[in-house]
Amino acid sequence: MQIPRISAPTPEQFESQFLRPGRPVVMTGLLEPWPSWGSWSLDWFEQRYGQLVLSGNNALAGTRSVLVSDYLEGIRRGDSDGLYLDHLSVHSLPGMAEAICVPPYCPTDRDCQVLVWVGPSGTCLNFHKDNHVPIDGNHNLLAQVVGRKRVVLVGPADDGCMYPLPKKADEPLFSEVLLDSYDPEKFPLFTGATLHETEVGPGDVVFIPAHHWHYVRSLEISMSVTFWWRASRLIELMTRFKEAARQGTLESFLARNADTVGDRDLEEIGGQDGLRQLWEPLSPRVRELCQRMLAPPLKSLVQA
Ligand SMILES: O=C(O)CCC(=O)C(=O)O
Repeated sequence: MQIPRISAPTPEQFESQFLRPGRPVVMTGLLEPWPSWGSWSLDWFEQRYGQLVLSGNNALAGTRSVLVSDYLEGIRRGDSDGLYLDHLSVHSLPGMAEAICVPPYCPTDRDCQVLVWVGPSGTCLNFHKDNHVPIDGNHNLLAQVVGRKRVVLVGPADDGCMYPLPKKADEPLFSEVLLDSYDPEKFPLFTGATLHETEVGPGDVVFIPAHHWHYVRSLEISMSVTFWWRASRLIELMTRFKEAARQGTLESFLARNADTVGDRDLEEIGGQDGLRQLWEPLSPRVRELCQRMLAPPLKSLVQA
């Protein structure tokens, strides 16, 4: 099934038609306002960052550091040694945050993690979920800036078709199904999965809703930027709660967020079941403190 392609909707339309129902979409017209739009190329990247030593990934050999200008030269020669400069934090690239614009769909009440991806033709991240905890997923906007990529998604309703591999600490959850060499005898359930597919080129932004398996293959030398944010504001608040406790600023944090957690947060965390999963492991003291953030209807839910 082809992922629909539309010109950039308003934030309200994006929220009601794609974010809340968890529907993938490809959007155009979002990158043209970037100060750097039209400048991106290997040469541009080399002029700005050629002297940096950054960490890249090789699917077989693991992580390795490389001088960016050497790496880009390898890409031009067609010999980048299987290395992919993947998920480079925007903070590791001076001036990059100012060169791009965060799309208007990333909510201001959540941290938006901005990552840059630079690689040759043929990089492939097989089906994976970046955040696999059922109540804690992240939405992803993948902005394609240079070159083309094939993107294939499988929604959480088809989790049972995906043969997850044992999870390694601090790594995404990968599926055992290799889309490019798929063996229907070994993975018969995969034939029942609905594949949402697209090919993106410069200027396209694909929305990968939380909890969607995604496969991404570059079809050409490629440069992309991804924007990840937590699907659940409540989980984000819990993370900030821990930070505030560490920094001794819990009282002001709780006062700022008193009574703010309501129905929308309940929907984002997957309803009452999700709230229970979050709540039950908390200590009585933490529950007592966190209750102050809940609006009255949610307070009664956790007290019941
Ligand atoms: O662009 C890519 O090559 C992979 C992107 C991806 O897998 C992600 O954002 O999680």
